Amino acid sequence: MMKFLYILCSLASCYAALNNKKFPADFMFGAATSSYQIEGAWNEDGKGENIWDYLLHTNRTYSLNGDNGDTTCNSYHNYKEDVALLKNLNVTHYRFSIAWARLLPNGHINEINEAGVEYYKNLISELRANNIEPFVTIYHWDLPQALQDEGGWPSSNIIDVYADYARLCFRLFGLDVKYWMTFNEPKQTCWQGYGVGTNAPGIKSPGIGEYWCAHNVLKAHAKAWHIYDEEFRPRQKGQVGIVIDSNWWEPATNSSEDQEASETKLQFTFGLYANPIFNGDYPEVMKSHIKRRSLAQGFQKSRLPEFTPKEIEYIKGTADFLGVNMYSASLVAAKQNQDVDGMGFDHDDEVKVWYSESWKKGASPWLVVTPWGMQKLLRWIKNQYNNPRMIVTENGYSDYDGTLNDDDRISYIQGYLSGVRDAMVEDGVNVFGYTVWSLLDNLEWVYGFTNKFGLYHVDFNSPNRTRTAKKSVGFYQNVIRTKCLVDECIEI
Ligand code: GBH
Repeated sequence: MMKFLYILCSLASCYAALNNKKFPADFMFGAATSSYQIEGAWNEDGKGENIWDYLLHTNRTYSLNGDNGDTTCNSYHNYKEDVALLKNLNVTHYRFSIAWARLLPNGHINEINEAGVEYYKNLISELRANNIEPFVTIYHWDLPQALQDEGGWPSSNIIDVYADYARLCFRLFGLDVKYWMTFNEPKQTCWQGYGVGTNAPGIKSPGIGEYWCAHNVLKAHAKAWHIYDEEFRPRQKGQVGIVIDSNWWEPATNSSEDQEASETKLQFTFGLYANPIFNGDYPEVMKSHIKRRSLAQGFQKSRLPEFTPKEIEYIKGTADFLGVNMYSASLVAAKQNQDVDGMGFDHDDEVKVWYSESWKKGASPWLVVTPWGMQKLLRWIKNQYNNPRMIVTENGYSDYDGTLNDDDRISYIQGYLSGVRDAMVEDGVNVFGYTVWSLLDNLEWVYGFTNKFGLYHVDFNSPNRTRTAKKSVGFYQNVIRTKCLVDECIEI
């Protein structure tokens, strides 16, 4: 019986039973996607080129098998079917993103692509007609290439350009959209895009460009929030948040060094973005590490830019809710030998991280099955940021074969959802929803079509990209219907 099922979790003594307390009746259960990963139609109806189009077209070795998002799930044409799948799941909400270059082909406000406007209007009204709440990400990694040519995120000019784009989104769609997210995983935008260069635009500027990027993303986020607050909130009455991702960083031992290393890593991954928004300014530990290292490296001042007191005030308090993407835990320990010359976020933090060999892995090299990390991360966030309203905006499991018999996905989702419920019940964490990644198998960025996250299988060889329900669809339907993760729940 389900309620006697135990999941084996961390290294030592951690066995956790699945939570058997019913979720609240108004808890939101949804599914997520993003524009570049599902839309296809990369150059149809006036859409402009974005940094992923450009990167994956010009450099065929960047992604596995040279895969790209040219057609992918073809959701630009199949959106009605996608909404029908959502309806079948019976989700409360659908998290999707707007492709900036589909609305504004050159990124700027002076040229609006009406076909793009039409597409998102249609998608949103189809969702509304089916009683599904749209949760809209304004930026999910697909910067118009024209804006990259003008400097991209490390250039401060982008702040106003993004603000114009965000205002346009609020103006066009805001009567029907009540939940906005300014950015998806800014950490990956900045660190993978402009630090290590593993994501588009593939620029390698570790320890420099990635921080300029973070600085501008935070200002752009705050500006969008203020625009909404002043110009739209009174009439539209929606909420604007941001989505931040992090692993749970588990201290490798209970030595004070390793505990401190865990805290430092949390500040470098989550605090970099959350602290300015919820508490004001970058975390102290980031400021001190990066300054010390910068000076030792010959820089005149810290490579981490500084906010003025006015900017600190302007950014603080600019999230009506916090979206959390969480998939994995890692082990963390203090580094014994400091690489004083090392450049980059993952050197500046001065810790080492790794995955335990004993943890089960998904297809994605960074994905491990560590459901016990969910409660720990949510609890840490609650304590750091004064218990913000939170929603898990992504969590999910990848395999290679896209099997319809996806029991591994089911137990992954079940385990992590149990962690969410534990955090609510035991720690009083203020979580109002959960969003599984992903509705569909889709283009998993540089891993191409080799990592499948979908609740629905997509046949990428069939002309209409046939969708087929996996076993996890039935599981998720049942959770949504019963608000319960086990055979029988107790109400509290
Ligand atoms: C998300 O990325 C994306 O939003 C989504 O588009 C994507 O398809 C989905 O998840 C699945 O990958 O050292 O803290 O950075 C999440 C991808 C998660 C990548 C965690 C790297 C490593 C841990 N990432 N991560 S961390």
